[in-house]
Amino acid sequence: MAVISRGFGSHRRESDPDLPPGQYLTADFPVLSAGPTPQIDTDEWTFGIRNEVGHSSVWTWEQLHSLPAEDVHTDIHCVTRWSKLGTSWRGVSLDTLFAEVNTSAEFAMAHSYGGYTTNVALEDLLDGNAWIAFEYEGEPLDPEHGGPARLIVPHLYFWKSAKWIKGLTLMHDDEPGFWEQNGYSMHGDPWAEERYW
Ligand SMILES: Nc1nc2c(c(=O)[nH]1)N[C@H]1C(S)=C(S)[C@@H](COP(=O)(O)O)O[C@H]1N2
Ligand SMILES: [Mo]
Repeated sequence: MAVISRGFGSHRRESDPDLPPGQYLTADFPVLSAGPTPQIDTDEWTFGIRNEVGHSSVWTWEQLHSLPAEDVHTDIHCVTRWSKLGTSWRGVSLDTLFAEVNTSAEFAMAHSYGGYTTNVALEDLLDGNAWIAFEYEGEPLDPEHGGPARLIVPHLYFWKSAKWIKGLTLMHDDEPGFWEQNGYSMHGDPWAEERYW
C-alpha cells in the first residue's frame, strides 16, 4: 500500500482550485525581463494617461502618493506556467486615476521605462482589476520586479503587468504590444488558457 504524505507532494498542489489550467505553483518569485532593469529616480518618475484625443493626465511620485492606496492580496500567473498564490501589493487603483480622465476609448497600451509595451482592454483595467503598485510584501518594490512602480493586472497573465510603468495611451482599436506582436494573446486570461495565438 502506498504511503501518501499529505501536504508535501505535488498532487495536492497541482489540483489546487486556485491554480489555472496548465500552471504549477512556485514559492519563489522569478524575474522575467525582456531587457535590462532601468534605474528610475522617483524625483524624475512620472506616470501619465493620454486619452484618445491627446489630452494627458500626469502624476509625479509625490502626487501618486497623495492618492488613496489599497492593499491588494492576489494570485499571479505567468504564461511560462508558474503561478504564485497569495502575493501582497500596495498601490493606487486605476479607478482612482481614471476618475481624472475623460475617455470613450476601449483599449490601452501600457508603456514602460525601457520601452516595453503591452495592450490591455479598459474593462480589464477598471472596476477594481488593476493597480499602479509600488510595494510588494510591505517593502518598496524591488527594481528587478518593476520598481519604483509597475502595473498589476493580476487576473490576466503576468506579462500584461508592465514593470517600470510610465504611462497608458488610450485607443479606440486594440493594438498588439511587445509580446503580443510576438505571438502572445491579445487578452491573456489564464483561466481560459489564452496564451498564444
Ligand atoms: N517593462 C517590462 N514589464 C514586464 C516584462 C518586461 O520584460 N518588461 N515582462 C513581463 C513578463 S513576461 C512577466 S512574466 C512579468 C514578470 O514579472 P517579475 O519579473 O516581477 O516576476 O513582468 C511582465 N512585465
Ligand atoms: Mo511572462
